[in-house]
Amino acid sequence: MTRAPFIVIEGLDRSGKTTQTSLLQARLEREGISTKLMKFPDRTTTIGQMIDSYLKSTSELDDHVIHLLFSANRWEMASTIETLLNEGTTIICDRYAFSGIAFSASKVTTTTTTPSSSSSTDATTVPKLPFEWCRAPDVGLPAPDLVLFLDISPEQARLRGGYGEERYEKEEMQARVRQAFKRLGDETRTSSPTGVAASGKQWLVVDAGRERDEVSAEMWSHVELLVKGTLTSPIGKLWNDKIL
Ligand code: Z5A
Ligand code: MG
Repeated sequence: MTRAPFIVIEGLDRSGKTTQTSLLQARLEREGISTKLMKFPDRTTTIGQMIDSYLKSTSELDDHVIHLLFSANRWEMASTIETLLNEGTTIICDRYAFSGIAFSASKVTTTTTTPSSSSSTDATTVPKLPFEWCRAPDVGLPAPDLVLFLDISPEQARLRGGYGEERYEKEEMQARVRQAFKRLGDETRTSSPTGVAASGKQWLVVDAGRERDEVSAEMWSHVELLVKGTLTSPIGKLWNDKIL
């Protein structure tokens, strides 16, 4: 039995995820490939509305609670994802569980101390939520066949109008998020880009600081391999190998 591929677009803020996911969807449709565009957080559901008001700072939630809501927002779509893929609909997804870990694991508590011999202060940051704790609720979600990570420097992001008004859109937070994504990419990347169709987990970094058309052309070169191939492997389970 064959199925369609599940393609996730991840990346830093302002890297052009939403722009590129819709360009990719349009390209797939021109090629006659049945496609569904998804986005997380999905702010249309009841859980998504709670997330939306947290991000806009109109509500406060414990860090554990909001993390679990982001994960629940994916789980509420998990069976739909599986059904669509098995029916032959390619899914393009704007952010997924990788954002879930990268953002929550980048929240820190900062304490400042003033050594008695000095007039300057030392700042120490401690993560609020351990990395592996952040991963746990997403273990077992449908696994993407390909993750395209849109990479952009903070300087280039700033040229695109800088960060917005939402809760995590601060430069120091984004620098930590970048490191967390790097850690996820390093553990997910496989060596050969031509192995995309055969691999259950593949992370490719795309330089998103270029013109829109250059970025979309590179993304298409990776996606084309997958959508024009034949996928016979069952849908993977994300991070099932991480369960002890
Ligand atoms: N979050 C989380 O904490 N946990 C989770 O589990 C999940 C998410 C799933 C909201 O996400 C927040 O939720 C986010 C992560 C957290 N917090 N932060 N920060 P969101 O996906 O709803 O956020 P967004 O506002 O849609 O995404 P974004 O990252 O800011 O933008 P983008 O989608 O990557 O970029 P864009 O909207 O396509 O483009 C940005 C601008 O650049 C726009 O003016 C474009 O016209 C322009 N642009 C795009 N491409 C180019 C090129 N190539 N050149 C020049 N200009 C360009
Ligand atoms: Mg976006």
